Amino acid sequence: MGQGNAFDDFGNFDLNQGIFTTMSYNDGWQTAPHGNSDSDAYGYQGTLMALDIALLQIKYGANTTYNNTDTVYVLPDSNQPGTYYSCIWDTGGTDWIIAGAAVDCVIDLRPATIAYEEGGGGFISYEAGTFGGFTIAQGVVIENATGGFGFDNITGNRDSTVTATVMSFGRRRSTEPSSTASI
Ligand SMILES: [Ca+2]
Ligand SMILES: [Ca+2]
Repeated sequence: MGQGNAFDDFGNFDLNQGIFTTMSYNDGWQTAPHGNSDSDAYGYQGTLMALDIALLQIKYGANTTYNNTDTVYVLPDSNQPGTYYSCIWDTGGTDWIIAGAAVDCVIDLRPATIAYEEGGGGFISYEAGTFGGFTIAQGVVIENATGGFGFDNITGNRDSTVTATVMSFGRRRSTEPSSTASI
């Protein structure tokens, strides 16, 4: 994954990165397909991340009402001060991750598994070239994903009570109902 720098050790499954735990010395998402941010202004983890949230919830319990209504999470689509990676903690409602830009995006609705495996620290949703995006904390159910006008890669989740709704407005996957074409 292009690590090669002796100072960087991303550990098993590259979990030793800020995007998975803000306790890491390796800020942001250094093994991203589009590389690491070359600016100090953006590309960091901006919240507690999935591993941090899991640990704190074990110690102190979870906030069980946070974002408990329908919530829309819009992927950041530009690199500017304030663009960062964050972990979604959401306790209810019918929720969406959406991408609005005319670039390729990855949306992954799987929550962090909190295990030593790929996805242990979360699965990353992002727009190509943008040094910001989302992971989803363990136990969180985000029901829907809407891609943008690019070639999108969308992964649903296995929650037994919901079916992930996947819509992509790309050139090759134009499956949207007309009522939502304004996104
Ligand atoms: Ca919600
Ligand atoms: Ca939900």
